[in-house]
Amino acid sequence: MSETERTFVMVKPDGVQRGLIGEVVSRFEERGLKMVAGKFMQIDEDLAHEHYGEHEGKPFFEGLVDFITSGPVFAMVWEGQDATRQVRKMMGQTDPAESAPGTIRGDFGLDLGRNVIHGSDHEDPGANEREIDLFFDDEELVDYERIDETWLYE
Ligand code: IDP
Ligand code: MG
Repeated sequence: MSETERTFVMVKPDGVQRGLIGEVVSRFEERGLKMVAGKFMQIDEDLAHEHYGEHEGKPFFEGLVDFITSGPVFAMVWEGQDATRQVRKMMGQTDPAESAPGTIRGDFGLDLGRNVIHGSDHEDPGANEREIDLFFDDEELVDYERIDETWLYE
């Protein structure tokens, strides 16, 4: 059985401007994932460089930093069984044009550089913990039980 874990998710500036925070949150809530932290904030240059460090030097990097710092984002931590991989599946492919309908990027995006949502990479071990630490202090993560947990898990 898969482990319960936490993953970092963020509605990007395009998603915030397009009024998609509620839609994104709804999808994860209805799936049964549990929000354990959430923060409406603006990312500065330093945080952008750290968060997207793996892409430094790539042709799209400066544009990506400009975009992610261009307006508010909604940063979240979601918890659940196999949460990191399940969130990535619900997000779709990096390029919305390649994302299946029914996924967040496939339903709400058309362009690679405006793909609405970020989620920790499940193929990069420790990425979820690293990103949670980067955006949240320990005290901002809330431990609690959802009332439907006994109906969500065997
Ligand atoms: P991911 O968001 O699906 O994990 P990554 O490859 O980690 O995808 O890329 C991070 C972000 O950088 C993407 O979500 C997208 O916004 C942007 N990006 C990636 N590749 C390109 C590109 O070729 N052109 C423009 N933006 C890109
Ligand atoms: Mg990534």
